[in-house]
Amino acid sequence: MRFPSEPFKIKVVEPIRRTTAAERDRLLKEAGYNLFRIPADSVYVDLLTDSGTSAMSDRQWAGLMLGDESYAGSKNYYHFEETVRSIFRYRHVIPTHQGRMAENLLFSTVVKPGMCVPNNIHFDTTRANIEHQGAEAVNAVVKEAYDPHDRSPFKGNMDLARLEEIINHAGPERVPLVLLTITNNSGGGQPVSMDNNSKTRALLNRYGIPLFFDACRFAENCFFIKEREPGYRDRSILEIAQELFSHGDGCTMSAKKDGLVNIGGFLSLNDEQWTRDITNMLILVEGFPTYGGLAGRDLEAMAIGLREVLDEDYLAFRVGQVRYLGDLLDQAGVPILKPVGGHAVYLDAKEFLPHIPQDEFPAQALAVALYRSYGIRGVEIGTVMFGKRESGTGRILHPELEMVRLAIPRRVYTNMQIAYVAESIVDLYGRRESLCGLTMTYEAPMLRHFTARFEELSHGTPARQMVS
Ligand code: P71
Repeated sequence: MRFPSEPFKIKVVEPIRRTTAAERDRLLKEAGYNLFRIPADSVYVDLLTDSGTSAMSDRQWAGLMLGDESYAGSKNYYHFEETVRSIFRYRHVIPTHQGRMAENLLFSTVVKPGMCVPNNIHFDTTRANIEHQGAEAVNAVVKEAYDPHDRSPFKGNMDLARLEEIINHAGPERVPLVLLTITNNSGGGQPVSMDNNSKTRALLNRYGIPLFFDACRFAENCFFIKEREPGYRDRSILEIAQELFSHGDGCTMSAKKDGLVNIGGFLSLNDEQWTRDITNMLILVEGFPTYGGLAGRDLEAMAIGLREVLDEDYLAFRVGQVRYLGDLLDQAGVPILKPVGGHAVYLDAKEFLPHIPQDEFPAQALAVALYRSYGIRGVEIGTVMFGKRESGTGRILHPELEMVRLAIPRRVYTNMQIAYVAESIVDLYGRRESLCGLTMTYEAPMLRHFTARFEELSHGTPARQMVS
């Protein structure tokens, strides 16, 4: 295992608190066993998300002092616009306060009821924003994505035959755009290859359908292309990104990931009419087009972060640290999704807890146990996040993957803390049979994982007896 040594030293520190297991047990009960409801200062290593949790560099913090808070035409906007154009090379750059607003603006403009939007795998906010328009969000990732043991290098790829089938079934006029999520978050942070990307483009050209990227983790995707795809070893990350985006017509971006900022996002695209309509909507719900729901200083930090994220030493450390955690777990026999993705390690809850049926939320039970025993917070990406109730019967339809995601914030935790996480999970794996399932006692109609509540089942108590 190559040891991923940090390409930075620490200038400012933020203390974190150790809590007792009894305190965490009480907090879990109060939170209805939903980790989104646990106060962050009661978490020791917080791997809930890599979104908005990055440590900014000294240059970014200095950039905040250069904030020009003019309502219109802030100089930070021009710096931001020039930076985005130099990487993505689309004509228009529209700032938003985060990724889901970029999604909302795009989809409320171009997606109409009854339409269909394919993606490799939609993330939850993307799916919810499309369904909110009365349209259908369809996944078309390659089938290897659903096999945690398949070590193919580009498990985020689009299944082109399936995509064509979806387009023909819906009718091309009902597909306003196709998305590619890079890296594919819901499928394990897996990359899309340049080859698959250009073939997706070629297919869509035949139907005249635009291609958009959900570009949150584009730099990590480009790093994997450089590492794994023939012909890219000697190309810079910037060059690879420019080539990747040249196959698309635009992108949505949550800069809370590869923008290395705590808040921010944008839309970038070529189409004039779509841009006009989106801009009008932006003014209605976010703000003037040169700040889009952000402060001038946020735009400056984002412009600097988008450059820093292209640095290869940074990316080698970043992807290396995630892989380090994955390798420690894999070597100890803990079931994880392979190969290890760019931003997170995903525990395979079906294999970790084979005695807990999917109806009893094994991934949620695993996430709860990790917090209770070790103060580590991950996030469920399984039946709670993606399970659907069948209309009529109310039966839960399970997603294929049932996982706990351990998302690693960028430049935040030391390798020693990562080793603590690995050691804890190996310990939990040794006593996995003592874990029990959960029953859901409250769910919201949309994005239910944020607010759902649960109760714990004890051994031998089937969930159906607990539901009133
Ligand atoms: C992540 C998040 C943030 C999140 C969302 C829901 C539950 C927990 C955490 C956000 C994404 C994403 C992709 C591929 C769009 C968004 C929305 N991910 N596309 O992974 O991963 O961006 O949060 O800035 O609105 O933890 P936004």
